[in-house]
Amino acid sequence: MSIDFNEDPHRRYNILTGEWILVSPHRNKRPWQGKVEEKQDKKKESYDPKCYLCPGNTRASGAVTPEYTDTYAFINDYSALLPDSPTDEIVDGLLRAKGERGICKVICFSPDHSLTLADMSREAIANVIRLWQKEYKELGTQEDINHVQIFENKGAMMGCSNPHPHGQIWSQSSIPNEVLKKSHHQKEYWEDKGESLLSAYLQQEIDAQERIIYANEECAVLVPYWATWPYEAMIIPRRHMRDISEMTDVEVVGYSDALKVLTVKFDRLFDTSFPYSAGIHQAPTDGADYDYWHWHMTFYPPLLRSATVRKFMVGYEMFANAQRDITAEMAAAQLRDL
Ligand code: H2U
Repeated sequence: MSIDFNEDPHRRYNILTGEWILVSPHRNKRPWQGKVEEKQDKKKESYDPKCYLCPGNTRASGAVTPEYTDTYAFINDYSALLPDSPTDEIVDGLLRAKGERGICKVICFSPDHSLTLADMSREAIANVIRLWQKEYKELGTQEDINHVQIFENKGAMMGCSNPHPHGQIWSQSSIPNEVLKKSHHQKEYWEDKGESLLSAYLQQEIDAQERIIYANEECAVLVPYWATWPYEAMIIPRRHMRDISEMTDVEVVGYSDALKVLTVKFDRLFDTSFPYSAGIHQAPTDGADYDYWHWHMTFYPPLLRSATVRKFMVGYEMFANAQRDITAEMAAAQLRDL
């Protein structure tokens, strides 16, 4: 008896994290009588006098956001990590703690309050990518910074505090959990096969054409085989690069095109400004040899079946492991066709 991926419960393996996910495609028709969110999309003005990220406005800390015209990065006024905190380690029986240093930044994508990445031109998105490259390099070369996490929380549903187009960077001295897992599995593959894990995976996806949403000469956009969130997607550069600073300008333009296409498709899916948490995973910056790292960007969007019905990671997901109903192939087909 072999699995029918459209009908039979099965588990799929995440080659990057080494974790399993439960897929239950036969549950697709289950009724939903739970929470329905209020649809958030309201027409926004290009300038909001109360927004702390709009040019010329005063932030909550009293600092003034300058009259920027393109992108703008500043140290988070409420940084979760600080550059000069103590670093000693405390061990008390079974209790362990260690001081952690870091630098947190806020990255404004555009001076225009009404936009999101999906509304921005490819050229404007390329400027955001150039800023990410600059920040990765500058933060990564600092003494106490061994990892740089670039991310965006989009939409109130994902905890975003302000609709002005922006993302964040948290950089720190230790290497975070998700990155450690991905380092371990990429290294293992590299040592075994002498090739980047994601180069091999991408080739398999390109051959299969089942989960690819979009591709250009520089990057591919796909729903990973092991996707957890309903419309989870990944952007993978075709060339094996450890981090985004290695991209040529042609690759930056290709990446901006991939970002544009994916975010527009997301918005069209449920005719809403699609919420998500997106992040770039790339080589740590502690100076060790990370030749096996292949940078990629992952989108975790919470919406399940409409602009107002979301997936909750609760119950079994919290206590056992992640689970999904629609398969990666179903989600990819929907996004590809838009
Ligand atoms: P989020 O929307 O993803 O929460 O990001 C906004 C960040 O902006 C948040 O981390 C910071 C918050 O600390 N912030 C400032 O740095 N200055 C302010 O005046 C308000 C918010």
